[in-house]
Amino acid sequence: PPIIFATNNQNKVNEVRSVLGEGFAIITLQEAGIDIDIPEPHDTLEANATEKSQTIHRMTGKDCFSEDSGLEVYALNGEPGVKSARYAGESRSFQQNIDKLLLNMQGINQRNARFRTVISLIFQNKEYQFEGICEGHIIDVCKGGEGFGYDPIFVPDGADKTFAEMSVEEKNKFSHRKKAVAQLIAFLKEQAS
Ligand code: ITT
Repeated sequence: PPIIFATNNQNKVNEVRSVLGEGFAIITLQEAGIDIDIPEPHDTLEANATEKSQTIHRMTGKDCFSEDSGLEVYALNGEPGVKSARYAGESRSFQQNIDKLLLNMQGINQRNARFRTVISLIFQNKEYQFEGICEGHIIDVCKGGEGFGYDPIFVPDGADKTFAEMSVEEKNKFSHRKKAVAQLIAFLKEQAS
């Protein structure tokens, strides 16, 4: 049976589906008829990911996974990090979050940053976590119209353009999310064999 992906972020769904290909079917909260805005009250990606997967597992009793992701800027001591989605306040406008980050980085030459994804899987009533990291740097203007969140200002190591200038397939050659999902797939394959 398909595993529930406990997210309300359609961009995440598109990226994860692109990695999974035909091998594994997932269904979204929307497709499962679950309308809930899962709280993310904790101060780590790990704890928020667990909160999301356990919330959906309690509601459905089914295997499911969630992920919590954030952009960690070294010169800002890891900010916005776990607050990435609401850096500029609860309004969650991507552009406002980017504007605030660029403002906070004005005059800072050390622009290294990383994206980090933590997946929490509940499989046969046990929790497992998988992490994916993508190192890169922050540029000082927005470039590109693809993707979401901080994609227009993040250039991954090994590329010469931002995530927002890439197709989903191209982003998946570099991305934190892809690396975490690859581990999820490996784990599920092992369980099935
Ligand atoms: P959920 O329903 O899965 O919780 P969300 O959008 O609230 O969706 P998060 O709490 O994990 O997701 O917030 C992560 C934020 O970090 C997200 O809203 C983006 O602003 C940013 N982010 C995460 N992954 C990103 C990526 O691949 N590219 C750009 N920005 C990303």
